[in-house]
Amino acid sequence: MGRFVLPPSTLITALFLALNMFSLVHAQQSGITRHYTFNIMLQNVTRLCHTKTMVTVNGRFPGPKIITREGDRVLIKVVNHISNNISIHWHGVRQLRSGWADGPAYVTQCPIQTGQSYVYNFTVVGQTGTLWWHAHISWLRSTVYGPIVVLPKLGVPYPFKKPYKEVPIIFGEWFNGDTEAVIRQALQTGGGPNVSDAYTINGFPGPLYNCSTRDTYKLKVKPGEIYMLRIINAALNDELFFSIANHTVKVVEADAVYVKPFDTDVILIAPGQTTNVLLETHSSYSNATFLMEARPYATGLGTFDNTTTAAILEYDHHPNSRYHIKQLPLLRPELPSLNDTAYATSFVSKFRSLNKPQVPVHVDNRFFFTIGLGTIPCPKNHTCQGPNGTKFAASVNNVSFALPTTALLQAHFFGKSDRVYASDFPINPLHWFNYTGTPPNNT
Ligand SMILES: [Cu+2]
Repeated sequence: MGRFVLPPSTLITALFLALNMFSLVHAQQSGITRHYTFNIMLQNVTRLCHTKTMVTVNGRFPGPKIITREGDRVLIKVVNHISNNISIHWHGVRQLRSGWADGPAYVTQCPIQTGQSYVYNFTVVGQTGTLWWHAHISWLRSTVYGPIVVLPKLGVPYPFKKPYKEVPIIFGEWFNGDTEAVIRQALQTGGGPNVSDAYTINGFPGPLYNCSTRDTYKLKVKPGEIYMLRIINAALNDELFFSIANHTVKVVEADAVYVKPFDTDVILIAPGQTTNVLLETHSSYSNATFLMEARPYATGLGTFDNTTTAAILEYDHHPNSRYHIKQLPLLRPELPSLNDTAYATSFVSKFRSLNKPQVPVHVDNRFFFTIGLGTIPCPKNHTCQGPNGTKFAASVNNVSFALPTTALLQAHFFGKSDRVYASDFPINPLHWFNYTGTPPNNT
């Protein structure tokens, strides 16, 4: 039996190659570190012919995009140059063992004070798709928000054909007035907050509002290509319907999880939610331009902004066309009515997992949580502007959350949880009633 002996130089090369492979695989698993700096600063912005000074990141509205890959570490230095306290939440990022980086002020951290900074440090694990970030104190999120793009690990393809282009589509709200004043007044009176003056797409209200034609987001496309729209609902409280005239989209991801693809003319997206959809453009140059519109789905008690925001989908102009692009007809999509629960229900029921879901099958404890917006009696010697002179109050199992003055996680860490953090939260509602019927009158 012969033995195969490698000459020493080959052995070293092989060893070197093996080490290299190891470090390559290791790098793919552990990812790289990405650095961002967010300067919280004031900026003048004009929409609907109203100019206001508002809080932004790096002077931009919407704010800058964070791009990362699954497995990467992200370091964001947030520097506060304004007079308000602030914190930033990385919406949807799972924060495994990095709770300090989650961002809700007074829950996981004290807010960043004027002139101070804080470095958020987290790793994106087991998530791919679109997420987003926003301010997480008071109502500063009305102007301080932006996308987080989580690409698959290097070398891992999408479970669908690679899109020609990827475009963030962020829904938001525009208030002519100061949003901090709006929420301050709502909390004082107990009534619903004043509604916004417009919804926005990528910061622009679009042509359906007065004094707004120039403030319209335009997506220019080529025929016969697939575009991935990374859609984010950054509106404060409203679920939104969204549709593009004469086009169908394919939903492929929701909240950074792949879903079994399905086609739809209209999507419904809740505030805070994200979804990726594929838009296949028509195969030839078009003799029309198309509006993309969003407006709310609402069935609650309170008042809401019932207006419609629009952006334009414009095809590259055919070089031989007889028409100027402005002469082309502008087509509008058909959206469900504002309270179309049947459509909302049928849309939501289309979501299926792409991969076999892995959920624990053994249940140790059963919790029953009711979540809702109710009312509480008006405090003595106050006048309240909620329904029948009450105050609006959101609750879980009849308990409303009151912000502590010490951050909860910090109190827990320093062993000072007493009266700040309690472990006796009810696992069943304290008062039972018909949760889907007419609510009881507790005034
Ligand atoms: Cu959020």
